Amino acid sequence: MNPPSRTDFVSLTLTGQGSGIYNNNKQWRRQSCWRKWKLLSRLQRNLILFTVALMLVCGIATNPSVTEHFRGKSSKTMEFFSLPLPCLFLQKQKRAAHKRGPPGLQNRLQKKGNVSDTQVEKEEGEKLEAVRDAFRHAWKGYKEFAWGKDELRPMSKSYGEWFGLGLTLIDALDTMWILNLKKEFEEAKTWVSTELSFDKDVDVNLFESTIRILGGLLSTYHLTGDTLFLDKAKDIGTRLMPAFNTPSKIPYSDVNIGKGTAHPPRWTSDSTVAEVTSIQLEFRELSRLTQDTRYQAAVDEVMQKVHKLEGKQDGLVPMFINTNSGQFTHLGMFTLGARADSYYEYLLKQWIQGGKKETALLEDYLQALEGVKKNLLKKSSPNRLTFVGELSHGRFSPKMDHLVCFLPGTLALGAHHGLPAEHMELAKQLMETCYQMYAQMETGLSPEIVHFNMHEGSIGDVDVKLADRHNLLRPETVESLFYLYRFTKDRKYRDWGWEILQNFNKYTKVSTGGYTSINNVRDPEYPSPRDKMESFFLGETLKYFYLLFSDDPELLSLDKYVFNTEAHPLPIWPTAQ
Ligand code: DMJ
Repeated sequence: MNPPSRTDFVSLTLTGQGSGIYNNNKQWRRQSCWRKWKLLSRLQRNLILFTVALMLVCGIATNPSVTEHFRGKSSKTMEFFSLPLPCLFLQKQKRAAHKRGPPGLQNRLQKKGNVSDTQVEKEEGEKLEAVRDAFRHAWKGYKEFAWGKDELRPMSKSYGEWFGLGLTLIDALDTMWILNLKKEFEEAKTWVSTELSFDKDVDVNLFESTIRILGGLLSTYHLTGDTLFLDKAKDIGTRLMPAFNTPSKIPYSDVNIGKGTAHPPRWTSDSTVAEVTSIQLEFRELSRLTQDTRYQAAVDEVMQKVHKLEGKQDGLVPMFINTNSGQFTHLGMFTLGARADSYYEYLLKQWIQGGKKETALLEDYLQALEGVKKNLLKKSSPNRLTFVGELSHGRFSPKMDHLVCFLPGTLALGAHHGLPAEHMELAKQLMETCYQMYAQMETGLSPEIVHFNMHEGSIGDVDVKLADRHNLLRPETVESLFYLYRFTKDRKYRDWGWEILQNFNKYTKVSTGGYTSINNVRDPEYPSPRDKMESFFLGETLKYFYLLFSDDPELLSLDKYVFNTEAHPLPIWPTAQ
């Protein structure tokens, strides 16, 4: 029996083709196409017509410029239900592609197509996601038990108030923006616009509220362009100004932002040197944005006075300054830790912020570094770790606060901005030391203060006194790791950071939400939670983790931004200014 005639492959044996005569004239082609079409079965023709029609409809429906015209402002849901399924698939793919687009990671993934690079980038993505998870977990606790309050107390599922201004929420705003946590950011923004009021009879610390609140609002304004944050920044900045009404113009430590009065602490008329010299980036930026020179004038005057003061040793400053006399007090004690730390940081950063023109700032910074090398820099035993100790009336103490770990990052930033390459070398050495302050502890987390051994034959480099064994989730080491990785691309810095993040997760994460500071970094069995999540954990520590794990140099480029001491990025001023 002959098989039934199969018209579907008749088209492959068209007249002329087998003859070996190649005829390419237009008429022949038109006829041949028509003939081919006629030879198709009805089913085949319908299938082809349907496919062509479907492609046309999908093409139009998923082209934004065309649909925009017809859709007007119809909701996404409406749009979803009005499209046929295959179109939805196409549209979903387009949206996913749009979502994946820049900034960089996916694009680089596709471009390289190289297995090991792809693997590296996959790991980068996982680490970034781990930081976002940590943030979400911290935020969960804050949202549930401390919403709108200053600090979460995650163990007791409650909160603590310091200024009563939603400190954690404001400190975390730009972190949420940078981590692309849109929902969380929007909720927080609503709170800022509807609940946050500075018209309150409360005493706030000038330094803390400047770096966390004013700094946080200014950077969020820059990232989002939303004037809500600039208005709030102007409000708090103006309310802090009474602090400068002192006989010496060196500001008081405390201000009542409701009454417009300011005062020193009850027990002294001194202010801390770091506090009065680490509010400049923020007030200067506020003047630039508002074109109101009063803010900058007030903080510049402080710097000019400190620049000329007697009582420094090789550029190192004492820890206290009197608000009446304007002179340093408690002379002869020098540290790069608590009460002096960010003085050094802000010398460099103001110089960068202002376009590297204010030479007095640079001179003071360079001189101070010479002072550090001459008086405070030593090596430990047995591993010869470079560390920065303290000086008390000529006597050296091998004590180093974790706070000093801002220094490797600052040194590296200076080298990046053209200061001597030896600053980078010192940065690398100190970075290793700061990492060892974590690695040599049983929990892998650094204590608040360490003492380095300097005697030959010591067993370990680091000693920790009982009272210094706590960890407050501080950022300085992670901050420096970020700078070092950005500038050197040496993966070990990222690996160290990853190790530290895992240890925070292991020993400080509270299952019901939030992270807690701990009392004892030497006891992995019972690190003894303190029941407090500092606002800087969200404002700084997690932000620096994220930046450390990101390979996108344009994510807050260090040629365009300078971070204040609470990790809030502020723009480097355009040269014209
Ligand atoms: C933060 O408020 C700032 O980083 C400040 O400069 C030092 N103390 C905490 C973090 O440790």
